[in-house]
Amino acid sequence: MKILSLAAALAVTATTSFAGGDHDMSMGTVTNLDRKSNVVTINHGPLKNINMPAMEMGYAVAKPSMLKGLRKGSQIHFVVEQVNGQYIVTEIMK
Ligand SMILES: [Cu+2]
Repeated sequence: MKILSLAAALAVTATTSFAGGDHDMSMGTVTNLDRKSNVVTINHGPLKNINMPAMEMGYAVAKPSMLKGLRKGSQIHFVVEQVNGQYIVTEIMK
């Protein structure tokens, strides 16, 4: 149990540092889902935490389960973080 909680704590630390501690959710609309590659395409407004202007773009999700319940046209709140030079969606809320 000690090892598990340490791993969880490290994971949380890693995610927050990539986001610069900014967990503001961005808003967007799902325009495509690729469940084989675990990529969601989002038409979104500016993503302040990673300095990205509004655009439509495909992002890999951190966990395949994050795509559950989504469909084209779903309005979502989400967080994109840059992990090892790649943009990854780390949180999705409908
Ligand atoms: Cu983009």
